[in-house]
Amino acid sequence: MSNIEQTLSIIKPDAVERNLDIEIKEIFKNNGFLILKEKKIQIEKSEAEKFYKVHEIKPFYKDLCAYLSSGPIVVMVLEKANAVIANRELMGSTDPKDAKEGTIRKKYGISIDKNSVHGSDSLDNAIIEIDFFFKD
Ligand code: IDP
Ligand code: MG
Repeated sequence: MSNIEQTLSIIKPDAVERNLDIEIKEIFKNNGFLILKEKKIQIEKSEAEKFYKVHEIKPFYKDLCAYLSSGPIVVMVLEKANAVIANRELMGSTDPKDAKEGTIRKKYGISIDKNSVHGSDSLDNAIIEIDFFFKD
């Protein structure tokens, strides 16, 4: 049975600022992901607030939204078998200091907030997040 899924990936401002986007895209491709769509954009704080609405009650919500809208990001639709979980594994733990060797956050993450990449956490959220950035 084929389990081909699509998931949303974001290369966050800290990584784009350090010109790591090409290198990070290579990591996705080398791990069997197809990059179906991609665009480099900068979003408004109000859009970041919508995107991260699930975190509205968290103490770090305001900073998180300010950060995601602070500079250019690269948003991508990635496709692979079991893409959602595969991407989460390749990204590594939210806090780079807990991330496993070989993961993107271990390699490039600076801190829990500047952790270089976002990835959808479920298939349902992947559909919502892809639609958020790539609605035709
Ligand atoms: P995830 O990105 O690994 O899915 P989430 O818990 O969904 O992690 O949190 C979203 C983002 O919010 C994280 O990627 C990180 O940038 C930020 N974040 C999460 N927890 C904290 C925290 O305790 N302090 C500051 N920022 C945080
Ligand atoms: Mg999350």
